[in-house]
Amino acid sequence: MAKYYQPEIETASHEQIKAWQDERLVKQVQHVWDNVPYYRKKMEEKGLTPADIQSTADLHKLPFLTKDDLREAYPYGLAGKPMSECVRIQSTSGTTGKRVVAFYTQHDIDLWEDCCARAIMAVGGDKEDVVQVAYGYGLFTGGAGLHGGSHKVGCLTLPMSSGNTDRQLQFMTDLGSTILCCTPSYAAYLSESIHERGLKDQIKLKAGIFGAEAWSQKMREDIEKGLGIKAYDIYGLTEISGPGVAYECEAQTGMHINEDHFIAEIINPETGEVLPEGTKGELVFTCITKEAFPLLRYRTRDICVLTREACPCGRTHIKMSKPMGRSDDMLIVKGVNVFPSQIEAVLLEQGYPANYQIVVDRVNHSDTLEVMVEMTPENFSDSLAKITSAEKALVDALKAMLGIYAKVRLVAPKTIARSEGKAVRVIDKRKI
Ligand code: DLL
Repeated sequence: MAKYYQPEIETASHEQIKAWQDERLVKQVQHVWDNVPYYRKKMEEKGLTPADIQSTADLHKLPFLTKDDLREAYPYGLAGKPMSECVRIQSTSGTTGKRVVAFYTQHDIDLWEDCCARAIMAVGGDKEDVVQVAYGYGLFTGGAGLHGGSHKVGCLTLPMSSGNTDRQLQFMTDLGSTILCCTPSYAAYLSESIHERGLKDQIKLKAGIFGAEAWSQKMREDIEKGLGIKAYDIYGLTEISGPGVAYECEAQTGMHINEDHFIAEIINPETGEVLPEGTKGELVFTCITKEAFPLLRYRTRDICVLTREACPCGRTHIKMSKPMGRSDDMLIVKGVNVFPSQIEAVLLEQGYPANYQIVVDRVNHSDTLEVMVEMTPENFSDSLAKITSAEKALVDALKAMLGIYAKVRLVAPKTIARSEGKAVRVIDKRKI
């Protein structure tokens, strides 16, 4: 049985978890009503007052918040505390539209770091561990979150930030890092670099905590094999605090959501209707303990499934599946819905690595879809005939999955730029 950071919370009975949620939700709705005029107005528009929310059974009555609300209320409109009581901001990358800026009081930081500490303990971390934090530091929540969690567990913390692979590998070997925290794409790149440099024997890693972007089971297997570790998933988003909203345990069958801080719902993304547990839909979070950025019913746009089953690790908190794409990830190409995850599934099934790029363009008023895929060193060939036949096999497999033609270009290993943070898989030139 793994050690727990907060066993009294993580293995609490369902009745206890519900009792916490009921009580905290009622208090939180009052806090938001009193301090966030933007949301109070939304409640008033629905004819609601805090008295209408008596327990989690009333949650569905509350209005949703979306990224558009965050943009509209930017920067201070959703803050629940005066800035004089806040000690930190974190922010999203802001690649599409305005950045999201989230505020934290010291209490919020403490709770967030507790969540990240739970994630580290869940992979077997303790104060003997050397934790290499190779998520970006700065506005991105990855570095700060895991850094704080690592301190709380009492690990020796290496605040590397992302990038500078030579330095990463030097510290990893010299200081004997045992737990690596970074995006899965950077973990895959570090693994490649370790093998190229013949450093495998000098690596003491036992576990990795990888998240912030989608990664498949096949990618997990490759990283585990390449680094000789167990690779665990971690989920979170800036709006809700950052990494640690949910994390994997030794069972590696989905991520436990920290239900003492967040209430999770699954909704139909089209209608907003709440769906039963076990159904695939959009994940929605309500923060019940946060002070400075207390979002209620925030629509994440991540598509997943929630399940509440007995877990061999003993934790009782509900589990979320890996996000199966985002509702706003979907590309519409020639009028057909295309999810990058579908393309990745075909590539992996056909034995290609997860190093690919999807380019969508519009030529003569017609959409084009091109998939650039790296060959592996094993299936690399410079025979034109072989490449053409491999490309044709992929075109056929993609057509069967997507229903439309995608041009395939096989390129030599290591041609596609590696990512030190979140990988850029889609270039939609129609938007540029
Ligand atoms: O990515 C927070 C984070 C940092 C999570 C480090 C895990 C580790 P944002 O930049 O706001 O925050 O992006 C949030 O990233 O809505 C998901 O679409 C995606 N995402 C996060 N974790 C996972 C994961 C951080 N484990 C958005 N699997 C979320 C798949 C993930 N997608």
